[in-house]
Amino acid sequence: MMYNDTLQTARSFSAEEIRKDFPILSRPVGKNPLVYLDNAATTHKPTHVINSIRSFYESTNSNVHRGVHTLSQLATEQYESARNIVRNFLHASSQQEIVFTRGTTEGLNLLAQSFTNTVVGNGDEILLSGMEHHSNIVPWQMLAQRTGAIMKVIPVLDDGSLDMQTFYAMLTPKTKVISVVHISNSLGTVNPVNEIVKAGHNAGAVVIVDGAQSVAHTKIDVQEIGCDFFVFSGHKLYAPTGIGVLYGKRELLEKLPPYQGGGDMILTVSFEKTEYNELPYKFEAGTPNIEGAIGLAAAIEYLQQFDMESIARHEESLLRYATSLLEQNGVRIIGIAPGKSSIISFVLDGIHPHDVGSLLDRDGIAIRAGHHCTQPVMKRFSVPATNRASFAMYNTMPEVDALVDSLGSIKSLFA
Ligand code: C6P
Repeated sequence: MMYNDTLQTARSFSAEEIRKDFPILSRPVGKNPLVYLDNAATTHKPTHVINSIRSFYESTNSNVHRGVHTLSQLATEQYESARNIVRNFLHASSQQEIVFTRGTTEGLNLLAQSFTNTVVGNGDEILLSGMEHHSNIVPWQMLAQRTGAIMKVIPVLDDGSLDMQTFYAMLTPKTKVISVVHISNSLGTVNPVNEIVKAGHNAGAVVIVDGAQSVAHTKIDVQEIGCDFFVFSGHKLYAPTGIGVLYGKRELLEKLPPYQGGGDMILTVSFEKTEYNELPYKFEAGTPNIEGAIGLAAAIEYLQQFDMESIARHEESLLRYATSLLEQNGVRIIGIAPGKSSIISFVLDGIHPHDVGSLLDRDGIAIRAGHHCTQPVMKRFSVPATNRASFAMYNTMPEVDALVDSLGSIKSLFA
């Protein structure tokens, strides 16, 4: 355990009980209890995570990898122990494969930068899906502009699933990188990443999985998925903002040039030549987000009290219940792929999503209204924006009822 606290092992799952671990969930919004259904934007933090950060600053705060004094050694131990907790969580084979980043966005930018003229050059092809977050589009576009590489997009079918037939047809010997989202943050689609990895490897491509939306909702085993790289953000996993992880296969990370230069990523520096540090430090220039790594490890410890399958089952029943109520109320749902995860994007015909979002807020209900940083998805489904309810382990059926009731009132108001 990262610090002195009482965590149970093999705790049985109860959303009502879990809510007590998240202090913010008991605050009101206006005169209403908070109904927080914006978990894809960010999740709330349990006391265990909040206390881990407080404890770090109260008892071990120091810089890492730099000092011989007691506090620095303790801080280094905690930081490296956090890395090991992440390694275990992702089922990676070595701690050297776990690079701490600021989040998914930085992980993807790191790869796109380091791939420049090493993995991807002029005329090579980068394959993305049509449901990517902007952070898995723009860095590749910038790479294409730098190198003359070509970006290709796997189409999205009407139900929100990937057009796998076209995907296979798009693979060529020039395909050098495939970067796909595991679970879409705007549609909830769960993509067949194992299949994509296999096909990508057969074509000789490197395969990246954006796990930002999947880590908190499904068991992740990077070796079982077989991907070369996997990125995620702590804040969508009940951990603080500003911390994330890039997992990369060791032999590939070894070959890539560093992303940023500075302290900690070096072995020796002279004005003539710099020798880079070993993995994973080669990719961690500068003083890292120590408290973030500790908070992330605490979030994983918190989550690991529960069986991941019981969390997934609970979220699936919330999804099923909300979907059936919304459909009964004539709400149009965007993204209905079989086996989808706990996200519902929807539109109320004739009412702008921003109005819906603001009116729900008056009832204390938090959802996201907008393009969810996936503008190509909005274009694909011919909507300017959607409303999005996204569930977490602490949401309950009465919260779904509150959402549906409030939407009913909004519809009557506009009728
Ligand atoms: N999506 C949402 O409301 P960062 O911002 O680096 O932590 O994560 C970016 C990101 C990348 N991929 C996916 C699939 C994501 O869901 C996100 C973050 C949030 O949907 C904030 S835009």
